[in-house]
Amino acid sequence: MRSCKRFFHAITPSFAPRFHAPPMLSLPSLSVRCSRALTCLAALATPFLTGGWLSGPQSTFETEGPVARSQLEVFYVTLWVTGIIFVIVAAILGYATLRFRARSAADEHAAPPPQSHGNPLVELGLIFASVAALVVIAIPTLRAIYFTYDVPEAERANAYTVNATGYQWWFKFEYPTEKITLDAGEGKLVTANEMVIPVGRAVRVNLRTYDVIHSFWVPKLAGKVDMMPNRANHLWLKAEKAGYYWGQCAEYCGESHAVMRFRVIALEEPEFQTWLSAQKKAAVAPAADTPTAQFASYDMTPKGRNAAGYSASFDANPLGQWRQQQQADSAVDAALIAQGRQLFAQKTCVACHVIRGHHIGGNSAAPDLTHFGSRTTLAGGLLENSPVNLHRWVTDPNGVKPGNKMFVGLPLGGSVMPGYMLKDPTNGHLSPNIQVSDTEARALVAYLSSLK
Ligand code: HEC
Ligand SMILES: [Cu+2]
Repeated sequence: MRSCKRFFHAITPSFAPRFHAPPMLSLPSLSVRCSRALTCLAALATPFLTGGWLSGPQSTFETEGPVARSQLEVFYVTLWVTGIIFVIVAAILGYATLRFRARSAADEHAAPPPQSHGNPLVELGLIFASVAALVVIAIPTLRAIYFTYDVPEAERANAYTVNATGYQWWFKFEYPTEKITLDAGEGKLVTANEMVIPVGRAVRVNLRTYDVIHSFWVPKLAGKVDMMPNRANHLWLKAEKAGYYWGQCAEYCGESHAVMRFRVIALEEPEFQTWLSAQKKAAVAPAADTPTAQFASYDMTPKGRNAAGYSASFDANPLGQWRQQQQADSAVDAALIAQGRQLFAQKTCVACHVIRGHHIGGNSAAPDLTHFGSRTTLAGGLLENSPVNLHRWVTDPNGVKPGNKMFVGLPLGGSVMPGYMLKDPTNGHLSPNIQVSDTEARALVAYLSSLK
């Protein structure tokens, strides 16, 4: 006990008075203290008891690739080291608090006990323990930094490359090795919001931004690395099995940052190659004599602004849904689609969007829609790509995603390319520009959905 006391004196700064309860405050009754402690415990235990608290589509605890796993290991090492330190310090503090508390009125006015410090054994011991804790954390951290920085040497020859660019508030994915023919010559395959990659191959993702700082994060595979103006960042990732992974911009980038999402779809090599060759083709157009479907008959009863973005069947099997989305519909309304294609030009959607083979020009700061119908998401992963959601988007983009550039217009040099609103350059006021009626929207939905 004496040595114990000496230890506490050695680690307590001499100006710190001995602990005692402030005389004015009386402690609450035992039953109150008990019930508070139980409430506290219950609050802490809830996440454990309700289950699944560490899982979910964006869980960093369910890793599906080596990069995310090495990041998780660093987290666990840090958690263990700091956890052990916490337990030791809390135990000593708890012991000292109870053992040396003031027990009587006389204790409260007692002179502080003899102060001592400078026990070399204790001080050196604590310095050594701190250094040891840091070294234990530093070794795996440095190893993980080295490992996650770039594709390992041995895998470089077989690695695949994708260029990802952040825009307020969506992601563009460019496939630099996949050449396509454009009216203006040769180009690279470009898509948006869904990054399709081969399974089991290291993928190097070059990270760029068009405007502000964004951050690229696929919690189950890798992240986060910032997309910064005038800086060529990159990361690499590898999916170990076929899957549909959620991604998210992880750096605040403006009003719709929270819904700036994307998806990573990992496919076995043959399926990946099939996807690539379908994407490289120009947009399809149905023959006039295809069997007709009642495309325009979906129900648009007003849905609240916060209506669920994804259906339960989609969430139950997103990869299955994605695969289904690649298939052309057996029956479409060719006349309605043709009308939608015309409207796409008339409504000046073409000023911003490219649909290769149908509408050229466009603006590189708007998503390429050549194969929009094959994507499972809409508006930066905010909504499931269903006719009803697409209808909501083309009739009221701002109601779906506040402040988006399709609504307010795209910055273009010193001016703004008008969107659903037209900006007055003199006073910055917005006035309505593009308006899409319910029947026009049905034609646009039929057209865009047919672009598999
Ligand atoms: C001023 C440029 C501009 C115009 C004009 C424009 N869009 Fe867009 N569009 C955008 C931008 C930018 C986005 C991305 C918005 C976001 O997700 O934040 C977008 C997104 C979309 C998407 C979702 C793409 C995806 O993969 O998520 C569709 C579909 C779409 N627009 C259709 C249309 C239609 C139909 C019209 C015409 C009625 C139109 N757009 C007019 C700029 C424009
Ligand atoms: Cu962002």
